[in-house]
Amino acid sequence: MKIKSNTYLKELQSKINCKLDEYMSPSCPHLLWESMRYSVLGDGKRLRGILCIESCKTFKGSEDISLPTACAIEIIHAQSLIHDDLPCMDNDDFRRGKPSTHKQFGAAQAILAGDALIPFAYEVFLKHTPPSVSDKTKLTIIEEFSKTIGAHGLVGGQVVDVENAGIQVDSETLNYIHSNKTGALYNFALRSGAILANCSDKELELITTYSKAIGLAFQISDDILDITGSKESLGKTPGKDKASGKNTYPSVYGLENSISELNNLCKLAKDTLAHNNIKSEVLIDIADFIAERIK
Ligand code: GRG
Repeated sequence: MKIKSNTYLKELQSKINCKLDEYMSPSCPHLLWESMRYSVLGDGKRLRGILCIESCKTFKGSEDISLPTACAIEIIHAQSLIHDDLPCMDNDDFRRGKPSTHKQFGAAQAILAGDALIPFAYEVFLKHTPPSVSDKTKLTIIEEFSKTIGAHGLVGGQVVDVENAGIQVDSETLNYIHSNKTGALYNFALRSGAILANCSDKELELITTYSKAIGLAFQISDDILDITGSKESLGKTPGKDKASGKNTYPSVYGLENSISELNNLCKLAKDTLAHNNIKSEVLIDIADFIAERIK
């Protein structure tokens, strides 16, 4: 698991954290900004943001052009965690090793902080992406971002997840849930980085194959860790999927099959890069990290 010791990845993590801190300078109303900052600046891995930057650099783009998009992605990710933790959804009192936002600030404030983060993500992208990125590219990214986070992506996946709690779903529905509630943001992270770098259609297709594989793999690893992980290592409450009758890879396929599928997907992601001469040690490391984080 090189990601934890990899100085380069730590540097990227701290660059994203510094920019988020800078973009989210406290303002009025104070409580709103306090709760927004509490949620966004918590101790996250910043994997999605890092993937966006790395995808951009892989196709000869730069950190400068992709950092605002990486931050917008992490802002939306934090928003989705706030709402996911609410008692009416996944109901978790802990997140990133701290009380979840509704526990710290109350449900009304948590909902409103999440609401405010959605337009704020767009504001960050539009205000801070350098003028060297064309308006056409910005519009392409905004259209894809909107599809990713709404009914065609995160919200759609979450709705099907919530409405099927306690009901055993088939494999197609399970893949729909995982690919949308979690995979969609991974997919956007990698595709947006590549689009910012003006990649070719073929390169976009290949990075999409990589992103779909690791996005699904990440949710499978999350499902496995819900069974095998501890509150300290996860920073959230383990064992909740089973208690709430959630459909997960282990609940549908069993633990061993889930581990094999996780490994297969991470291998597919890495092979896609290797067989097509897409050179990125970081993208390889992240696929390895996702496969190995359950160990
Ligand atoms: C985005 C408009 C909009 C609505 C959100 C609530 C909701 C709709 C969707 C839920 C999406 C969700 C929370 C999926 C689970 C994703 C997941 C596995 C999160 C954990 O990711 P990590 O481990 O977290 O990368 P850190 O804390 O490291 O950032």
